[in-house]
Amino acid sequence: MNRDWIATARTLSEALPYLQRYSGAIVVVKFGGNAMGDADAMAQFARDIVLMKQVGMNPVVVHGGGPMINEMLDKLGIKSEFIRGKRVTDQATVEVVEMVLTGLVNKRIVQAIMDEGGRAVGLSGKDDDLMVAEADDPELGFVGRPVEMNVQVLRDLFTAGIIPVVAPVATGMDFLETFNVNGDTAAGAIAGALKADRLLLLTDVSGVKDADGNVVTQLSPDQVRDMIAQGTIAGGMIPKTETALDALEKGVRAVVILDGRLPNASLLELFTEHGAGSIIRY
Ligand code: X2W
Repeated sequence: MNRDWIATARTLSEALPYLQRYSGAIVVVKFGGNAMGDADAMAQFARDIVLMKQVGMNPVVVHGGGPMINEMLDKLGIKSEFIRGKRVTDQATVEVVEMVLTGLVNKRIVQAIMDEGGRAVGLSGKDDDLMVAEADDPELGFVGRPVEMNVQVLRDLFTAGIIPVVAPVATGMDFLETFNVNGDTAAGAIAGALKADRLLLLTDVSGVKDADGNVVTQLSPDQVRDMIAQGTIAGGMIPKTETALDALEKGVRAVVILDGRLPNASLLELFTEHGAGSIIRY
């Protein structure tokens, strides 16, 4: 008997308790632009999402696309700068952000899921008023902070057997403006409104690191707050961990920050005893 087959059968058998635990669970997966990689990586990600749906979970994909927005802004000769991890977004920029995220990136992910045999529908925060935002900070222009969530459309899609793929673009309170929402922030707001069982933040680092650079596999919100205060958590990890704290407060059961470039990162986290990255929970 081929050893690989035996190992495959054992892996499946060992996954049973996890499959049982997560049956019906809502899992929000933030797929960052930096985690997207090439076509193969995209296909692998899509396959993992389709598998989650197939085994009875309800995955929601919320994507980013920062690098793809940068590329398009470059082509158009529009300059772009970031303040505290958020893109300063004027009228011209928000139009490009909406085009790239809801058009290019969203449809690429929808297509990848369809290619793996799943059913996916792409939407942005504007669809069915899923995510209504107001200006986060006058300095940032049209950067939105979600203030009202209407997640019924996601529940309707779950029931219909469809995987929602959400672009982090929101409508304004007066329904006239368009807001650019940071992908992590949007994923946290959606996970919070759904009181999701898991929020997975797929990025390009292996997790939250301690002062010696080692990944901390389990953290409490208090530990995270201490590490932010001490400066151990810095840079791009600040918005991610703040999103995590906010999501936990709203009733998300656990948030995991992990390297999306790792093959089968989400499955490793959900269906094995090893887990992946850093899990934050009470
Ligand atoms: C982000 C939205 C995309 C995003 C941006 O304009 O780049 C803000 O900064 P990643 O790939 O997850 O970084 N929005 C306000 O979050 O993409």
